[in-house]
Amino acid sequence: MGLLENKKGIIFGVANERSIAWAIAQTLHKEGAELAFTYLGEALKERVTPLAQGIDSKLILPCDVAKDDEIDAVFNKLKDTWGGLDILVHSVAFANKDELKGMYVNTSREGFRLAMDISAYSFVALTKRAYPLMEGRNGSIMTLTYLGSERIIPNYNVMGVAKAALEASVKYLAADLGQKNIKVNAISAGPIRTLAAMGISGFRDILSIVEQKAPLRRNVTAADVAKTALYLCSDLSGGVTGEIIYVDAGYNIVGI
Ligand code: 0WD
Repeated sequence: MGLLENKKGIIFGVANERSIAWAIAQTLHKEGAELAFTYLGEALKERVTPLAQGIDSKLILPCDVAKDDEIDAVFNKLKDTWGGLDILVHSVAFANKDELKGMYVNTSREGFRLAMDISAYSFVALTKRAYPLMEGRNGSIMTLTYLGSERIIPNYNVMGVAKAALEASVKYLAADLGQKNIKVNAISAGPIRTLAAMGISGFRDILSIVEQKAPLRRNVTAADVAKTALYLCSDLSGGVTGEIIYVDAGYNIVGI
């Protein structure tokens, strides 16, 4: 019997088979969870649908997290089909490519608004719709963040500021929902070669520095992150909420 038998979860942020969200989905499915997926736009529908169907998912829904009506449609569908929800995985972030290079001081008003909206506010927007479906079910809500929220990572810029807002949101939401027995946590992942990561100028250098300097002397994989996601979804993490958990081969503890 798997750790997540009879649990129902929704995963936002699968773009392709390299996505961290996809590794998480595979791990949760192996432990018995039934999963729904969302995709952004028709191009990604073609990529996400076969992946999701491959792990027996029947709910594969469009959703741009910048649009409240699309988010409402997703959660209405979950309510009609499942009647409740146990797990929400938010693995979504976006900033314009030209904001992810050069000096932070050049961030535009629109670039700042966009990164904040899609990478931070969307977590609040999804949680707002998810928690009423989690009443009485020991729900688990999680998001993905990065060290650039608290340390300077060259070129991460406005995304670091958005991740800081996201991490603060994790704590406020954990405080809001704890009385309903719903956990809210974040995984701070080390750098992983994905579509989103390749948009960050100098990303290859980051991978090689981590490999040289991290205590474990390696980069993490999406599968490493997925195992911590499983812990956060399951009863193994009963009593853990409002946390930012590092899955980064220990890189965050290094001073010089
Ligand atoms: O090194 C890394 N890859 C790390 C990623 C280290 C630490 C954290 N993270 C975070 C990212 O910031 C993000 O929050 O993990 C999360 C997942 O990112 P990923 O798996 O690295 O990247 P990817 O496979 O590209 O998935 C992110 C997806 C988007 O992909 P694209 O590449 O098309 O932008 O987020 C989705 C989209 O599928 N997304 C949206 N979904 C709904 N509405 C939207 C949107 N408006 N914008 C982006």
